[in-house]
Amino acid sequence: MKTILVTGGCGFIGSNFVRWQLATYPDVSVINVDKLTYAGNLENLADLEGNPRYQFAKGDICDREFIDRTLALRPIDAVINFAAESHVDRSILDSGPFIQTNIVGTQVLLDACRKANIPRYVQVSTDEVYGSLGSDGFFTEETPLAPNSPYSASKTAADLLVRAYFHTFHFPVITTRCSNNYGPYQFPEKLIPLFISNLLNDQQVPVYGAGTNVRDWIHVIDHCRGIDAALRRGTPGEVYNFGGHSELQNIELTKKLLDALKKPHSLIKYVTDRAGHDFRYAIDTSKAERELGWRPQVTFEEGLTDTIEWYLGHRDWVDRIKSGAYRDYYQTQYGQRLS
Ligand code: NAD
Ligand code: TDX
Repeated sequence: MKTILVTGGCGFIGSNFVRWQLATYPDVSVINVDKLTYAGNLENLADLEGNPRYQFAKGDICDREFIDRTLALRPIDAVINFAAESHVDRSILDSGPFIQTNIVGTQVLLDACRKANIPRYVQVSTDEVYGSLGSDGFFTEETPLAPNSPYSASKTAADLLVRAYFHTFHFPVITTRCSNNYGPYQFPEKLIPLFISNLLNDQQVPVYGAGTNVRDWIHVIDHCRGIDAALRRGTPGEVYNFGGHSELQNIELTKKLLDALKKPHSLIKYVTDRAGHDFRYAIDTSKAERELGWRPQVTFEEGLTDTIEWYLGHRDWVDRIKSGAYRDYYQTQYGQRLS
């Protein structure tokens, strides 16, 4: 594996993956294709500027000419597709960009990669394609696909295209499906960074419904290790699930954040529930453990402590994001202006 092309490398997981990949493998070079949407931030990889093993190409995965040109830059051993519209609440406000990037973008990328004979393609998908669990059980790779939000429906459509390209064209694809990530550089619209950044400004935190919905939290670096294991040791045509074995109700997590930041529980604000809110996600990771030799290494306690430290040390990064169109989004989503 000498040259890897990632898409969406200026987002949360992609930027962590690019930095980790370059630090872990001294012989690997990375080309990063990113459209720089509201969620894409060049600052996330500013430390790699001037690194001869890193190249950035601004562009859209839906733009076939641009993708063809970028794939022809030099021989590429693998493509990893992180690029997506990734926030469930935004997909409820407007699903258009989700259909375009997550479905059409994946189809354009698959066609271009197939034509260029790319030897390996990894689709970064999500546990949300399986729908919602009740209070027990786990998602396995055999769980039927049953997406409930426009976001998860668009990710599922992409997964089915990926599956079809393997079946029809024998194109060497691998699909990964992971639970909720947390860690540095996560855009402050997702629960953990949103709540940390609000609390740092003594602002209320909006908990949907009764706060009893459950998510399985995984540190972003454990997810990156999983994607890398699938890339290097996975079998084409297969799906691998990743999760952190750290299930928490949203309200339990919210109280942990308040306590860690020494803020009063009176800052909790219960707000109208998310439409179609999936109740619980939890992952059976035995296939990835057995076939890839992967398991999560970061405990939730240490990962959350490090993440809070990171946000405390990067208040400028958060403030710059929150100063722009973010304020309009917050007003639309939460009916409240950020002070
Ligand atoms: P993110 O929103 O932080 O980043 C997405 C990146 O993709 C941004 O840099 C954005 O500019 C780029 N992008 C968007 N549309 C593009 C386009 N048309 N062309 C090129 N680039 C484009 O997302 P994230 O949280 O880092 O998620 C990355 C991937 O992982 C997504 O595919 C998501 O579905 C998946 N995933 C996320 C989680 C999670 O908890 N965040 C869990 C499982 C899977
Ligand atoms: O303000 C909020 N209040 C709240 O109670 C927000 C933003 C979220 N929540 C709840 C909804 C969920 O039950 O917290 C939980 C986590 O929400 P998000 O951080 O928005 O994540 P989720 O919807 O679970 O989806 C995430 O995990 C799977 C990622 O955003 C997806 O990209 C990934 O595929």
